[in-house]
Amino acid sequence: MNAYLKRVLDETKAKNANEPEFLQTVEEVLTSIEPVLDAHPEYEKACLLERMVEPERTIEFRVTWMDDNLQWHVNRGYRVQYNASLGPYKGGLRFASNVNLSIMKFLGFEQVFKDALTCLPIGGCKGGSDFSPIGRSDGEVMRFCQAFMTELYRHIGPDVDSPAGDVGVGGREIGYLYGQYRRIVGASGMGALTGKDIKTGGSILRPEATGYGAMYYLVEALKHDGEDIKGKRIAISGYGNVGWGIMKKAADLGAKVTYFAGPDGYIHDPDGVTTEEKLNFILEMRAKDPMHCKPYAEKFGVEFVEGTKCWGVKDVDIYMPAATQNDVNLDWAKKIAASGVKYYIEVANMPTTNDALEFLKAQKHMVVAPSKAVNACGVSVSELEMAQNAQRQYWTAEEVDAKMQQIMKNIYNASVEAAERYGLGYDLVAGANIAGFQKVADAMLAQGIF
Ligand code: 2IT
Repeated sequence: MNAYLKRVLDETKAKNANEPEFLQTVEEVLTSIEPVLDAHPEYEKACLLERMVEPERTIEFRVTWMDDNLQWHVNRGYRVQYNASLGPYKGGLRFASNVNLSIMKFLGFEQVFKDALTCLPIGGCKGGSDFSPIGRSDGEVMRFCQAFMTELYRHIGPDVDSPAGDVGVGGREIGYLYGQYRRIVGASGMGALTGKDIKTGGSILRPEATGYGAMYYLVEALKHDGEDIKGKRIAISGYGNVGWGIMKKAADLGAKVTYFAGPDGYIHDPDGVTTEEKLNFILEMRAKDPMHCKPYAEKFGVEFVEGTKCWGVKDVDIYMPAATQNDVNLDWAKKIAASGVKYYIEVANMPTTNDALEFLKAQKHMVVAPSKAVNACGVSVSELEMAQNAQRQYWTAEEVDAKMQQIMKNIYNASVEAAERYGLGYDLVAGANIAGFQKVADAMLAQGIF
């Protein structure tokens, strides 16, 4: 292993021993850029890797709020402003009970390279809280969001840091956060949050962007192999914003999601989630109870398999994990490889453990694509929302969609080209890491001490 890489990995592990998710992504990204480090010995002198693994700033704060029964609660809020060498910090907020500093730092680190891949002027960042909106009333969610923003507002702004949603933060939460932000700072700063409702400055297609973009990326990967998206069957995990977008765009393109998994088990619908009725039902089901997908099987008379995941099913062409981190471990990866399915397209942030990812990449019959490229359309449309806000304009769906398609095509091509440049062949995972890394590295070097 490159000596500089080994030293930084060892130091990072020693310094952050209690942050497993963070160490997982650092190891995955840095080992895959080894050929770049070999070609650029000057990076070591500039402490480039040491600077990249250390967030520019980590903000941690107390969030105190009161529930509907007038009980007090204290949660922890975070904003990890990772790297602004390419532009204002940009990245989502995650509200989930398992949020901790390790998860915030893993997501922030990934975001730096993802945002670089978009070729838009945005730096990388992540934030959130160990508060979960699941099972909370609208009033409770609003009071929590207000309390959260009452601290966060001083650290963000349209030219500084612009949060958006992630797991547990959708349109409702962004609305409450934005309302509080404006209550504090006044009428300015529309671009200080993205994922807003279209009536308050949101971009058309932002809710759909991540799922649609994943499908645009998939179309490119299929084209590379002379394959058509039409008629393809897809198995996904997750049916949140991202999974729903995949279902809808798949249907638009003549493909279909025939399996989807939730926390309670998985659904098998051989006809696919293609009709408006089914797509709308998923929205209703999720709003009522995000933890159970079984009602879909009851409503449409299809199979529900309780307490397990759909990885390993054979009657699909593509797997797309779109739920959360470490969804696919080595055991599941072995089932996936044994199924004979060719395409493994990551969508959720870091859905695969490192050993599982290595294993899948080593399968000669498989094409593996990494989440930081595949899911980058979400943050891209967030940046398009900031651009629209700065211009005081709304763009049409056609304008936004054309940009989305172009951005995803560019990301795919840049990944292919970067891997080839370093003699790695057709390696979409290393290619994305290298293309993102190189962009950030160049920007950091150009700005001297940063
Ligand atoms: O993981 C992600 O890219 C996001 N949660 C979206 C970030 C954004 O600023 O839209």
